[in-house]
Amino acid sequence: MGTSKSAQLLKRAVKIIPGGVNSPVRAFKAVGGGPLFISRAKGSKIYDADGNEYIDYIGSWGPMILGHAHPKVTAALKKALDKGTSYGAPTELEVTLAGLTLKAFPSMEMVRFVSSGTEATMSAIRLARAYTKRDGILKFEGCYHGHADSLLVKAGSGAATLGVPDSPGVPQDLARLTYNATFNDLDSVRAIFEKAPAKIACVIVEGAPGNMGVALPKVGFMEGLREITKKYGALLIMDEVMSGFRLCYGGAQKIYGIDPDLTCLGKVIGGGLPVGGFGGKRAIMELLSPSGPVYQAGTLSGNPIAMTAGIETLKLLQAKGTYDRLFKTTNALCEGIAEIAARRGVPVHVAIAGSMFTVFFSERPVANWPDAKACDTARFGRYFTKMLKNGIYLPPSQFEAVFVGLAHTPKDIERTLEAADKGLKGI
Ligand code: HOZ
Repeated sequence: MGTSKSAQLLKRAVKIIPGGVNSPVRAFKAVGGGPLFISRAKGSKIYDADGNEYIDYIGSWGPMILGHAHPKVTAALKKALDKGTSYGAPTELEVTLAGLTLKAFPSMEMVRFVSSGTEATMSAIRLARAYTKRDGILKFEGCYHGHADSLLVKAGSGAATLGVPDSPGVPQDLARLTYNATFNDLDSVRAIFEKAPAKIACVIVEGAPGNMGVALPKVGFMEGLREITKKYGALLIMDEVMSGFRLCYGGAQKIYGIDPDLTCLGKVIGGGLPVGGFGGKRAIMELLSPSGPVYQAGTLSGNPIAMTAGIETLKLLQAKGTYDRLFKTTNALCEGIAEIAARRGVPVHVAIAGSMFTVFFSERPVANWPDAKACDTARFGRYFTKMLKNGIYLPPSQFEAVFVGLAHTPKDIERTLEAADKGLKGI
């Protein structure tokens, strides 16, 4: 079956939606061709407007850890819908999800819900600036924390894919307050703090970067960030929007034993509906309006439908053996791809962070953005196109993570590896 309906829809869309998409990562700009328009999804499968079936490894860019339309989540949502979709007033559901969140992330003493990861990081930074009374922030080149102005400086994800890491429209006066260091290089962090010891409000870091592709923190790197931030009186913000429930139930901070001042969440915590959250130490969080003076708000924040999906998802993730199964599936897939690539003579490095991974077309492992940027993106594009033709829906960029979910079956893995055998041949 062809993809003519997607092509027709794209033609209509580009006339009325910039680039035809509502988020740039969805366009296939880096790999060629047009995006598929999706009509439905169930379990591990996604179906385009022409009725083609694909094994989905985007999972809505992370949230669909249980697979699409999980019967328990769907049933809870149907029930919730009958009670109204938004009240603009507090609900018990918000208290329940807040309780589950704090239990999963003991570093957080309080949390506020928002509607996206961008809102979470943007608000956490405002809070850090207010708490420390400093304006500078330090991030890492190639990390992506959503599209707030202060964070679109040397950014990863779609910004890197499309070659606009520093977006026009971000005032220079604001951008100069964003310092960029090299991920996995503590000396680059120290050098910035030494030059501006009392200017930096916070270091913000992805728990396990997935927005330059997956780059794993070296032993001691996260611990080093905690030490340096403490030394200079800056806050440490762990952006666990992606890693939060993907590395384990409790995120990267649990794995690395880090106690950040603030944590940002999103994706899985909303079970496929728009939810973000940021939280941390009480003394910092209580600065937030209406307890304190730092303003932050949202009409749909803590929306009952979104809270319902989040609660059901987190409950299901706590079942015994869930993560063992998830990691077993992920590892089987990654080992299989690495083995095929070696057999086909294609140099790759497969970086795995829990249930996220990236196949880097590179002779050497990727530790930071300069390494990621040096990958053979043209080769990635050829691989992507062949995989898609063989029914495998991967993120359309070398600088993204592949998401494995609990709905992926051994049969899916087998089919994916068969496709990879063809996809890695002669590229
Ligand atoms: N963090 C997501 C992927 N890197 C972003 C998804 C989007 O921009 O739509």
